[in-house]
Amino acid sequence: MTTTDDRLGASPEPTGPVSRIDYSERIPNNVNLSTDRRLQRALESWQPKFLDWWKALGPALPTKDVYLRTAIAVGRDGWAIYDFVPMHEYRWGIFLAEAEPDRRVNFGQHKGEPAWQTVPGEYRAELQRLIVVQGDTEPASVEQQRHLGMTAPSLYDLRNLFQVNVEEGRHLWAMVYLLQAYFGREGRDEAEELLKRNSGDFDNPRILGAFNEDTTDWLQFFMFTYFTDRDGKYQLGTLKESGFDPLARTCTFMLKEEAHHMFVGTTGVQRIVERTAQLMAEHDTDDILPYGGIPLAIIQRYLNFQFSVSLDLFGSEVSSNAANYFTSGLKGRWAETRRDDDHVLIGATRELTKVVDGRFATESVPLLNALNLDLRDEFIADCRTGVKRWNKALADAGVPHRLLLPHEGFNRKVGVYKGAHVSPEGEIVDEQTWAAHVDEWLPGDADRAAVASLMQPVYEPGRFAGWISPPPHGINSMAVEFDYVRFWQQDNA
Ligand code: BYC
Repeated sequence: MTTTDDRLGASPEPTGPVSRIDYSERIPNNVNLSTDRRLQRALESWQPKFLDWWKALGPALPTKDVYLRTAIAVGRDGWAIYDFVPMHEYRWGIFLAEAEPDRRVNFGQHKGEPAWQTVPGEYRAELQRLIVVQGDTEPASVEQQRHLGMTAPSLYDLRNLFQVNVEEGRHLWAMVYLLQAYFGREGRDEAEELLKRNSGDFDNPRILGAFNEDTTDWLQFFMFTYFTDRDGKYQLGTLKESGFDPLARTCTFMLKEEAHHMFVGTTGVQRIVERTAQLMAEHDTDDILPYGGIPLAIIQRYLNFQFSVSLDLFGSEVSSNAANYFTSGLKGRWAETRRDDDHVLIGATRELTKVVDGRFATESVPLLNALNLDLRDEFIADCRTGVKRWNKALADAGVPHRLLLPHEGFNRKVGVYKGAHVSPEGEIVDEQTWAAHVDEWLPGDADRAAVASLMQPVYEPGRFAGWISPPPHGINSMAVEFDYVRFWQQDNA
């Protein structure tokens, strides 16, 4: 059993040159905020509004403190410490990855020019839009996950939820810093708007579709962190290539934090699948709901839903916006500098599949216009690895069923498949067939009610709800039984 003294585990000491984060400031930062009084004042006047938002729409479960990771440096090693922190006292701050000396714009018409340290006047509107869209998703996800703490399957999972939440809050800070530092009055106004739009709000919703969906339960949360956070990974990966250096450096550091969010999703679904497989084998039935497990068919429907709404986040397959972002040097491709081409792409083409007269048809389109598709393909390939892993858990348990990553055209509201009906297996179907089968393909009220019936909170250290397997390891080398989250009433008892 872990003792109190073991609790303050730190990650390894930094080995290379790192710019340490100044925690003596009201807003921790590694951007010398104290030398820019105007910006400091603007951010300090936004800070209480952020805290008000966090209190109103952040995690609803009252807690005393949580074993959280906080960034202390941006270098490759030893960048974070772990400690108990009351969540509203988390040190949200502004952390940019180290500047790369002589960094250049690596793609588009400005390829080879020095990377921009200020906003190029001609691209101001587009750049601001990209930063606002990115910034809007961060608080949206916190709002979506607000009530999940009430039904956490364990303290380990509760802590992971809160870690994701505080870091999404920090990612909002990252975008607000860029808006306030580089976009003047308009940027300050946009920073305010980021706290005023709310997920699912009828009059003032979040910008992108998936961020207005309810995160109804923990199965959905794990699917969200697997699929939708992974869109975040890929979008940040393209903004990390940006010719606008402060954006590139910000996103580079955000990606470091993002890795844990992917881990939460991948292992969360894996642990549910493992438990489901175990119950199926034990009771020799698919219908494991009476035994406290989540049936595979419901897992598949949740997967179908979250994958398809996450594909919509890539925008239209053919997009002049995407072409302009690339040509202007604002948003690159995934792993841009590792690609073996001219990074300008004029005259290059690629194949695009769409539905024409009830059949799949392939046409050739300019690659520049198909960059959302290029990114989506990278994303889909990555998504397959998780499904493979989950299927291995089924195979290992001797369960013959397999999970399927649906066809890219399934349930799409954005892009070339919008308006067509494609089954998860990739068959184009008519309206009636769709209507007859949609309940087999997407989660309905009965599924959500069934999952909700299992969502009873487990707050005892080391115990786990019956629908999910325990993880093999704890966080930061702590025991799985560690009390990762502490509540007020424990002290009063
Ligand atoms: N819902 O040419 P189009 C994350 C709009 S997730 C509603 O098709 P474009 C995270 C689009 O804005 C990553 N509207 O697409 C994850 C445009 O409107 P405007 C977030 C949509 O512009 C989990 C119009 O339709 N970051 O970080 O090439 C937890 C036509 O657009 C949708 C980014 O997305 C939709 N699904 O690409 C926490 C990166 N899709 O501008 C965080 C920044 C499109 O004409 N954003 N529209 O009024 C972008 O790069 C692009 O805006 C998009 C769209 C990829 C989103």
